Amino acid sequence: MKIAIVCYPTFGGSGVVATELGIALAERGHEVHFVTYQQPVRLGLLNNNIYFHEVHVPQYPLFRYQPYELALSSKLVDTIKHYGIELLHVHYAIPHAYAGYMAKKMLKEEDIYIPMVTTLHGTDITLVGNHPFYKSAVTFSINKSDVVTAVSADLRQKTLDIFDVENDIEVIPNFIDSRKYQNAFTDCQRSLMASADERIITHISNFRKVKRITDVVSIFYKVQKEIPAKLIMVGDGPEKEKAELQCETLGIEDKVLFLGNSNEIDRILCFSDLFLLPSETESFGLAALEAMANKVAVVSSNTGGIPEVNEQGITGYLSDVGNVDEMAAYALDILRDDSRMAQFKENAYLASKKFEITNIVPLYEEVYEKAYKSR
Ligand code: GMT
Repeated sequence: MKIAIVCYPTFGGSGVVATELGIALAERGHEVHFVTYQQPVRLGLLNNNIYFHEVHVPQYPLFRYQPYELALSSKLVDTIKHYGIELLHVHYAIPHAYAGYMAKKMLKEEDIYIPMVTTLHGTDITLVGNHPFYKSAVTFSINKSDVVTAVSADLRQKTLDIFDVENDIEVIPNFIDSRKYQNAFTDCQRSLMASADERIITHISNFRKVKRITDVVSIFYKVQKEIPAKLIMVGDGPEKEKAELQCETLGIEDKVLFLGNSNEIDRILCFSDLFLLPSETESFGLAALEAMANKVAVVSSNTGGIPEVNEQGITGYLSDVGNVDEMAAYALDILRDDSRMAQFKENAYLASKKFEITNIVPLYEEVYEKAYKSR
């Protein structure tokens, strides 16, 4: 199939899922066209099967807000016509599903029918989409999509609860590609980060408020009082400064490394013992799954779709949002004992197999077939 994918090209989970999906589809013989404002960060070389079309939004002084949706829908119309695209897959409802629907309507005027699949990723529903300013447009875009998918059963239910949805929502979880981790490198270079007796705890996110990164620091503070440990903070975002300040105040800045955004997540996870994800809300928790695929146990909050990934007492532990005392106790339970930690790590790895890309991509292909047949 010739598929156009619309996504956010940044380090966020939805962009990562869209990009990895596109790459996997191209490997399976589909022709994939990414349409977005910048080449997606996880997209490597373009080839015969993978194209990137940049959406330009010319700056014009009359506009206080530049009309990205308009530029995106025009670009979609042109790309779909020029390359004979057969299906449109938009990731994140705002504003992609809305722009996709406009493109569909414009093409219909020329007797071109393009089915649209919308994948909901979470914040487009739970944090942004249900704001009264957006709600009608999001409801409309969901209802006008030919097929809608959500990344967890929890997100599906929340969407049904919050919006007046008329169509079915299929659950297709996030995925990992374990081929990327196998044989990628043999030396974890753990010694660069910590001494032999120290445990390594990691957190990766975009450091937005929803990630509760000050909880990460609080949990680590309690853990390092009991056992030798280092904390590696990967990512960047609005809460970073606050967390750095918190480390200084607690006097643990020499034990916490802020690495910034990284394209080498697997290298970092390779030497990590425990992953912390204490988010306020999380539709799935791709970062936790990536950690598990790299044999890292997880201590997380029990919110949203996380319990569909992290299994209590098996791959790690889950606590109520904000319960840093319990999360620290759980972390210590995993980290104190070598063989116990090894068991959790192995369990995490085995549980991640369920979300292997080869199991998940065919689910998207089925959905594409369904959308295509609905023409
Ligand atoms: O978590 C973020 O801040 C990024 C966000 C996004 O919209 O890109 O991630 C969401 O989508 C991911 C991929 O489906 C999920 O794994 C994340 O759990 C979800 N984030 C939230 O729900 C907060």
